Amino acid sequence: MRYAWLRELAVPVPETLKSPLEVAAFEARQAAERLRFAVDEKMGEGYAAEKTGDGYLVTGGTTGVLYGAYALLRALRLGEEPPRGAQFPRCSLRMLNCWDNMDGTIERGYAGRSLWLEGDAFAYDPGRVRQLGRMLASVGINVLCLNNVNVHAPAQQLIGDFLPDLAAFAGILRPFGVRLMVSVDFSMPMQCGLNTADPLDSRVQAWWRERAGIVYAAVPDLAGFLVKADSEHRPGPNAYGRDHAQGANMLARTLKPFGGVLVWRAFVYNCLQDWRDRAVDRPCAAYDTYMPLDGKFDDNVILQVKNGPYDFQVREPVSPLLLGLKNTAMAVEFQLAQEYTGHQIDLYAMPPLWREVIDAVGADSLRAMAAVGNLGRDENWTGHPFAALNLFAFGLFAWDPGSDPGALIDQWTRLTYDLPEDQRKTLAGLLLDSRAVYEKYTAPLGLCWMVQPGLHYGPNPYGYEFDAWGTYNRADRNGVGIDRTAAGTGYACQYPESLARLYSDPAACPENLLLFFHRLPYGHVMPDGRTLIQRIYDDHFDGCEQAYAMARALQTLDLPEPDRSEALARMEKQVKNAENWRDVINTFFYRFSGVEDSRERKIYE
Ligand code: GCW
Repeated sequence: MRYAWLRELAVPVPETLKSPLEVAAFEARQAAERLRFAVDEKMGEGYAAEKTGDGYLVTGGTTGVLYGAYALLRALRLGEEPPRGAQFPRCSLRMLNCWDNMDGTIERGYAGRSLWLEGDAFAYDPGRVRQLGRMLASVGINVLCLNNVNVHAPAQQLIGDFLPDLAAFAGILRPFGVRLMVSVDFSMPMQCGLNTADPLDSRVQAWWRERAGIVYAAVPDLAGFLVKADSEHRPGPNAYGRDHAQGANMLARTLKPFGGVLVWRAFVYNCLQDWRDRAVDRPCAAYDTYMPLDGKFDDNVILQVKNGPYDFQVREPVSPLLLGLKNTAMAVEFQLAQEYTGHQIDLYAMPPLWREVIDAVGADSLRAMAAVGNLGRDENWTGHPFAALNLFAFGLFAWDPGSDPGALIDQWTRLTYDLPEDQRKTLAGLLLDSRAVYEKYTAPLGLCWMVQPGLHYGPNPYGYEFDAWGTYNRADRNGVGIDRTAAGTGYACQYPESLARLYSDPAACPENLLLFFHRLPYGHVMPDGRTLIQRIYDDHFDGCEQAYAMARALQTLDLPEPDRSEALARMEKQVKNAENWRDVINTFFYRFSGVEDSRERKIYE
C-alpha cells in the first residue's frame, strides 16, 4: 500500500498503538517499507535517517522517531532523497487552535461540526481521533488547542467537570506526539465563588494555582492554556486596572511547575469604536498595547500575534508588533479556516502568505507558530478537498519556516493525487496562484473589509463602514483609503524606519498595500499609467477572468471522485462569488467617482 497524505487515512490505526515508536513502526509496515528505529531520547523531536543494507535506520527522540518515519515515507513516496543529517524543528510549538464550541459548532468552521464536541459534551469516534492524531503527526503539528478562544459556557468546565473526558481525549492523541492545550476564561474564579478575577488578588492567584494542580493531575502533559482577554467582550485584567503582563504572568506562574506555557493573544482593539472618530485607528491597537510591555512577560508566556494588524484580511502588511518586540517570546498566528479568504469554497492556498510574513519577521524571532484550524466532521476533513493543503503545509512550514511555498504545494499534490504530470502541474499552478486571484477580485490595492458583515463571504462595501468594529475604507466621491502616514493616523510609524519610509511614500508603497496606507483620489495615476479608478475596475475584471480560467483548468483534471465533483461544485460558487465582487465593488466606485470604465465594460448602475 503506497503512502499518500490523505488516502492512507482510510486505513485505520489500531487502538493498541501506545507510543510514537509503535505508530512509526505501524506506518512503516503499512507502507511496506523496511524501516528500523532507534530511540535516542536526547534528540527530542529530532531525527536522523540513514540508509542501511535493505532499508533505513531512523534514529530519533521519543517523538522524533515518528517524525522521522513520516519524513522518510514522504520522501520515498515522492522518489526524493531522505533528508540528510539530523533534523530538528525550528519552532518547538507547532500549534493548531481549534475554535470548537461545546455545542458542536465551530466558530468560523467551514468543514462541518466539531470532531470532538457535541451537545455540551465530548462526543467523538475514537478511530477518527486517532486518524486526526496521525494526520497532525505526519506533518509535525504537536499541540492541539481543542476549544474556542471565545470560551462559552460550559467550556470553562474543560478544566473542571470535564477533566476526566479531557484526560481520555489527551490519551488518544498522546501516541501521536500531540499534546492538548485549553482555552480558558480569565474570569473563571468568579464563576467559582470569588467576587473578583483580579490577577493581583492573592485569592485569585491561589484559586488558579490550585486549579492548575488539579488540571495537571488529570493531564500531566497538557501543553498549557490559551487566553483571549480584554478583546471582543472577553474578560481580562484591564477590568481591574491591571495590564496584560500582570494578567498573563499570574496564569503562567501557576503552569510553570508543570512545564506548561501560557499563550496570550495580542488580538486587542476597541470594538466599540465611533466611526466619526478619525483619531482612533484599529491597526494601531496591538502595538500600542504590547510594546510598552516588552520584556515584562515571564519566560513561559508566549504572546500570540496575528500575522497582520487587523484580522486575517486577504492582504495586510505584517504586524508591526512582530517586528517591534525584542524581549518577548512570540508566536505568529495564521488562520487556516478561510474566514475572509473564501470559506473553503474559493481556492486560497496559504503558503505564499506565510513565506511573506516569515521573510519579514525572521523565523528566529519566533518561539512558536499557531494556526486556526480548518477541520471539521466532513468526510474529507476540510470541506474543500484542496483545503487540506493548508493544514499539510502549515505543519511542515512550522517545522521548517525556510520552506518554499511552491515546493510544499508540489509535495501535497503529489502525495494526495495520482495525476499525470501535466495535470498535476496544472493543479499545483492553480493552487500557487489562488491567493493572488482571490485577492484580485476581492481586495486589490490593499482594500480590505468590504465583506458581508458577520458572514465574511461575499462583497458588501458599506457593510462595516459605519459600525463599531473600526474597519473602514472611507470611500466617498473624492477618493478612498485611509492615510496611515505620520500626517494621518501614524500607524506607518510603528514600523522600523526603512519600512515606515517605504509605506509612507505612495510612490514607493507596494501596490498591494497602497490603499491600506494612503487615501488617494480616483484620478491618482498609478506607476503603470492607469488611474486608480481604472485599476480598481481592471483588477476586478481581471480577477474574475482569472477565476474563469481556473474553472476551465480544473475541468481538465482527472481527479478521483468525490474530490472532482466537490472541487467543481465549489468552483462554480467561486466563479459566482468573483462575478459578484466584480459587479458590486465596481458599481460602488462608479457611483462615487462617476468615472466611466475606459474599456466600456458593463458596470451595473
Ligand atoms: O475577527 C474575529 C473573528 C472571530 C474570532 C476573532 C478572534 C474567535 O471574526 O470569529 O473569534 O477574530 O480571533 O478572536
